[in-house]
Amino acid sequence: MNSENTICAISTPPGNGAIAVVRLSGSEALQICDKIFQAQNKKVKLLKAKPNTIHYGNIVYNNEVIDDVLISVFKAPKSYTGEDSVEISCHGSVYIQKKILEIIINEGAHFAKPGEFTQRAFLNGKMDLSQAEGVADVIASESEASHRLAIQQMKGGFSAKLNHLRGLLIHFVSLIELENDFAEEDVEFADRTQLNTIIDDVDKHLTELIQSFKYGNVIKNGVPVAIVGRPNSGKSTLLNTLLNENRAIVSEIAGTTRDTIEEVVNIDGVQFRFIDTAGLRKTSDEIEKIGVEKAIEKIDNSTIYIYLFDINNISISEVKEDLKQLNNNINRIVIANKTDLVSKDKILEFKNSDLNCLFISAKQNESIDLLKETLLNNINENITNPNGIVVTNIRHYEALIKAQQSIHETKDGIENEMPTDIIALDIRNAIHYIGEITGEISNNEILGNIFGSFCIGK
Ligand SMILES: Nc1nc2c(ncn2[C@@H]2O[C@H](COP(=O)(O)OP(=O)(O)OP(=O)(O)O)[C@@H](O)[C@H]2O)c(=O)[nH]1
Ligand SMILES: [Mg+2]
Repeated sequence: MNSENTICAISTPPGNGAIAVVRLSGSEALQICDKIFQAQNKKVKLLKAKPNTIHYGNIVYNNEVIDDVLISVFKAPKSYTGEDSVEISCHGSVYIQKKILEIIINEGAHFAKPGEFTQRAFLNGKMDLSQAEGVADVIASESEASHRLAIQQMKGGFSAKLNHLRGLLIHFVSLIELENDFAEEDVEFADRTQLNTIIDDVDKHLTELIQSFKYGNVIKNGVPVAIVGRPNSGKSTLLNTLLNENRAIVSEIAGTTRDTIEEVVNIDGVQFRFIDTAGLRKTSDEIEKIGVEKAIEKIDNSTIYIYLFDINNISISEVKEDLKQLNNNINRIVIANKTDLVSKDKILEFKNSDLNCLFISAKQNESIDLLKETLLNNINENITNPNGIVVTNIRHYEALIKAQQSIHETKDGIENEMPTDIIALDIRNAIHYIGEITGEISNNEILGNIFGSFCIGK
C-alpha cells in the first residue's frame, strides 16, 4: 500500500472549539478514512463517493464511536493540493481532535510538516510560489490593508505581471540566440531599437515593482511614524491620545521620555506604528543624550514622521530652525500642539506662515481625526501605483533587484555592441531571477524556507 505520501494534520487553531477540522491529502486519503468512518447511509464508501460531496456519520475505532462528524471529499486534481483530499469536521474538543489524528496515523498517514498541504499545491501546479506565499500572508494579515495586498497576491495579480515580463524577455532572448546560431553569416535578426524598447519597458515595470516594496513592506508590518520635537511639546500625550490609553508617562518636567516607546494603532484598516521619542535638545545628561540620538535614528527609519511643537513656547523662526536640522528626505507632518491654551491671533500668525502645519490639542483630543486623515492620505497617495500591484515580500524584492541589475547589464551590452552570447546570458539571468519569484526556478532550500514558516495544517 502506498500511504507514504498521505499526510494529515489538524487545520484549525490549537485548543478547544465548537468544531475542528482534520485534513488528509494523498493517494490513500479516501481508503484510510473508509476504514474509520461509518456513514449514516451505510452504502456510502468515500472511495466511490462523488467529488465535492459531504457525508455524515461516525468515526469508529476498535468498535468504539469516537465522534459524529461531517466528511468533505475532494478528488484529484480538483482539490486544494491537487490530490485526493478529505476534511473531517469533528467536535472541537482537544481529546477528539488528537484521537482522530492518532487513528489516522495508525492507519498509515503521516503527520504533515508545516505548510506541506500548500507545498503540494505548488508542486502539483495548483498555484505558483508567490501565490503560495500570498496564502501565508492572508492567514497572517492583521489589518484590512495588509489583507487586501495578500489577497491580491494569492489570486495571482503579481504572478500575471511577472509572467508578462518573463514572456517579453524570453521573446527577446530567442531573437538574440537565433543570431548566435548564424554567427558566421553576420546577420542581425533582432532589430536593436526594438530590443532596446523591450528592455526599457521591462526596466520601467521592474522599477515600479521595486519602489512599491517600500510601501508594501510597511503596510504588511505597520507604517512606522516617529513623533519628535522639543521636550514638553506633548509627544507622549499625543501617543496616549492616539492609543486611547495612558501608555507613556506625561509630565511638565522637560525630558520625561528618555527611551523610545512604540505602539501600534489601527487607523481605518492600516496599522501605524507610532514611536514616541525623547525630546530634542542639547543636554549634558548622558542617558538623555543617548535618547536624543535614538530619536534622530527613529526618524531615519520612519515612513512619515511627526514634528510636534508647543505653539505657546516657540516662534515661527525657531520651528523653521528645528526643521532645517531634521531629515528632509522623509515625509513629515508639522503639528502645532496645545492650541487650547493659545489666542486666536497666535494661531492666525502661524496659519499665515509657510509652515503648513496642523493645529491640535493632544490633551483635549482636538483635531486628532484630522491628523489621522492626513496620515491615511499620505499612505494612500504612495501605495496606489498605476497597476495597483504592491510587492510585500522581501524575497521577491531581492529577486527583483537582481533581475533589474541583469537588465542594466543587458542594456550596457547592447550599447557597447558586446557579443550576442554575452547579451543572451544577461537576459537569461534576468529571466532566472523573475522565475525565482514565481517558482519556475526553485530549489529545496528556498522551498524549505518558505513552507517551513507556514502553520501546520495549511
Ligand atoms: N494644555 C495642554 N497641555 C498639554 C497638551 N499636550 C501636552 N500637554 C502637557 O504638556 C506637558 C508635557 O507633555 P508630554 O506629553 O510629557 O510632553 P513630551 O513632549 O512627551 O515631553 P518629553 O518627554 O519631556 O520630551 C504635560 O504636562 C502635558 O499634560 C495640550 O494639548 N494642551
Ligand atoms: Mg515624552
